[in-house]
Amino acid sequence: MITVYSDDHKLRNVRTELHGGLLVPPHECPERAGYVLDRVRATHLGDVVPPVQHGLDPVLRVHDPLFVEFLGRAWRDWEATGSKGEAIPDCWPARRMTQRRPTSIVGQLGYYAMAGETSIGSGTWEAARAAADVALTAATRIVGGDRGAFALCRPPGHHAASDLYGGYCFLNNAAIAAQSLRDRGAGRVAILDVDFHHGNGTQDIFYERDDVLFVSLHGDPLEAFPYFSGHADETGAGAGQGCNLNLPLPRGATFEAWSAALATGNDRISRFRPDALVVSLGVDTYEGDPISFFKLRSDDFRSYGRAIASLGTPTLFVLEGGYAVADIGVNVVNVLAGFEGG
Ligand code: OKP
Ligand code: ZN
Repeated sequence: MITVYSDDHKLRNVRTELHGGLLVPPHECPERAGYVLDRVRATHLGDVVPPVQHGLDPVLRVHDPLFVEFLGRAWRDWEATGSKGEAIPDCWPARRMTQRRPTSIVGQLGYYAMAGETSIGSGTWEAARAAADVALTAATRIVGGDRGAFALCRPPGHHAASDLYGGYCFLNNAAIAAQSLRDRGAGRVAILDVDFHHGNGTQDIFYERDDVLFVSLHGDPLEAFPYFSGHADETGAGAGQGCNLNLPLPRGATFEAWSAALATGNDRISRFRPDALVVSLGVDTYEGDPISFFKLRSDDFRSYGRAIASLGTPTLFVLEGGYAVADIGVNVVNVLAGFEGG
């Protein structure tokens, strides 16, 4: 399958992540994409092509215009305050407080952030835009009849909702691609989120819709980020009732438990009869991941790639998480190779 990739991801290169009470070098770093690209090339997965610029229209099909406008100027506005560090929120619209949008950039960071670990820096917006273009360009291959395509993008996207950023995410690449597949002729699209963390943003974007099914396997939110989304009883609302399936798993889950949950998810996807499948491909389910608690081994990724292929649906893979940086290339490409019958 082809891989879509842009060097512009390197523009997101912040110095800080709020972690363990310290500002540390981010887990979600540029080296991640480098390892994946190297492995794509070393294994001859297929051609690597640059993205086509799509402009903001397909982004605005999923995201709130004022949120997009905020992302576009957040760094400049923050710099203008004279702050010494990168842009992080420190105050949120918590229970019983107003949800009115402040005019101050500091207030707006809290208004739009779903988590506080994610710093905004100088090239964050440009990299996020490029990541959306990578996903949209890979989606074009699916529209054109390819059986599989890989969007090698960062920053990731699945924690970003219509008007929320955080959890290392700004624009929801998978949701933007899924909506674009709908807009380009797919009647029903399923999204399978195999990242360790619940894709709260993707769930939220499609929660009331019956044309996009969301299925997610993830660490139980009682114990894992994003904590406030991802329980099994979140099943969709309105027309979307029954079109959201959360499969939370406990600490220490091995491939045995994980693949049983995937079989449940695959079964739901089959019954939905999607015209296209988008996989939010995070490999932070790996046993060596520093911020997650599942126990998948590198060979397991190949095995579940085959299981995804058995659905027989044209499939767009969109990169999400994975923070055992030196192993991310092997694990990601194992999924893709397994999908291709390897
Ligand atoms: C993004 B994706 C470490 C925990 C930070 C954010 C995790 C975001 C994961 N201090 N919380 O789903 O891989
Ligand atoms: Zn994750």
